[in-house]
Amino acid sequence: MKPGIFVTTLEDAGFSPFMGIPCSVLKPLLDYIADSNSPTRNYLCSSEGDAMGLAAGFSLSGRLPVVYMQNDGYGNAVNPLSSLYLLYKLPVLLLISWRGEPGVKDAPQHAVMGKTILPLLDTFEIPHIVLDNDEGNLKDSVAKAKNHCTTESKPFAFVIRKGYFDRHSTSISQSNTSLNRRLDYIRLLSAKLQPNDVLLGTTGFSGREMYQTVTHKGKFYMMGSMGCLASLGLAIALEQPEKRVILLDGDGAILMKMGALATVGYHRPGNLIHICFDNRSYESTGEQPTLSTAVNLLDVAEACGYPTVNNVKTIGEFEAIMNNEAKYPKPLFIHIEISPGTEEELTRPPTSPEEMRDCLRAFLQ
Ligand SMILES: Cc1ncc(C[n+]2csc(CCOP(=O)(O)OP(=O)(O)O)c2C)c(N)n1
Repeated sequence: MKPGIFVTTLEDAGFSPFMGIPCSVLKPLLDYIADSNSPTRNYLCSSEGDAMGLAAGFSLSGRLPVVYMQNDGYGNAVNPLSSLYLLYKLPVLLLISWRGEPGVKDAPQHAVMGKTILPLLDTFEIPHIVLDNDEGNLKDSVAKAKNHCTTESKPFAFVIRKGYFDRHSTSISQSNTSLNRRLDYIRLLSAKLQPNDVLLGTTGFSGREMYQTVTHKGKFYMMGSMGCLASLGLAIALEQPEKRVILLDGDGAILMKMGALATVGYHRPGNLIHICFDNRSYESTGEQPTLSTAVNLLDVAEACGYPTVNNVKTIGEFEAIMNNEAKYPKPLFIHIEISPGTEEELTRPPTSPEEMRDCLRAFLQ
């Protein structure tokens, strides 16, 4: 499906504006919206729950908003769906990408939502259509959605398979090539690790690059549950005060559950180093912009109670901090400005999630 036709069909039926959190399946659609001269308004958000709240305001204002998300993000949308949309009866069109569809090869973190997204929509009594690639069918599906949204005043969902959208070539990039890439920092960090360190990487490219590059035993890649790394690492730091716990986080992931910084700042583990790789984008889903251009994450961490916060723009600055790390009060927040870009050969780890769990547990004992 051509993203332009898709957007025009929705807009012609009165569906707008758009808002949500990206998925690589939706990349062509989001590239089109960002790139085209179409007046489509796309509101960047911090999480799917946030997008649902925003859309509810548009819905109350008489609009027919569209919220896009990965099926993993449906978990974040469930609370506003149940106690806002279904309670007050508000219309919204959900565009949900179907990762982990049974029978289709995908990353392990999508398996549960892949199997359950359609039954979950049924449980919520949200009528849904799995879209096929036919323009005529799209018109009919949009008409059904519009009819449901206006007569029932309730949510309707389109489920979007991998490969549904045709590629849309875009020239838009957040790239600031004068900055180093994430991998340069991970390599340096790897050389500075102490045998007892625990190294935790978030969903997105940080965890994948770390897992592929670092041979250290105490490493763990939290491949799903976007935004949970700080909380997970906090507990490990509190339980293992004699070990340094180093978190490799992303700007998109931190923004998604920014409240976790308050939890860390409140409990103040003396052994936690929280690194944020900020490329101002959701790079791993196709480099869509995050809100980080408008947020000073250093100030946020400081306001949340991290006693030391540092901004880094060069490898030299990072090295100097890591060489003197012991003298900084913790938790220590290091915000690293990076350019997007990964190794060509970035793979998904061959290790299963349960093996990763067992390795970390063994290391922690
Ligand atoms: C709840 C949820 N929503 C959306 C996604 C899809 N997703 C996976 S990685 C990612 C981007 C993460 O961005 P960031 O933390 O900035 O890391 P980067 O991709 O730049 O490495 C997104 C949106 C997800 N896994 N979970």
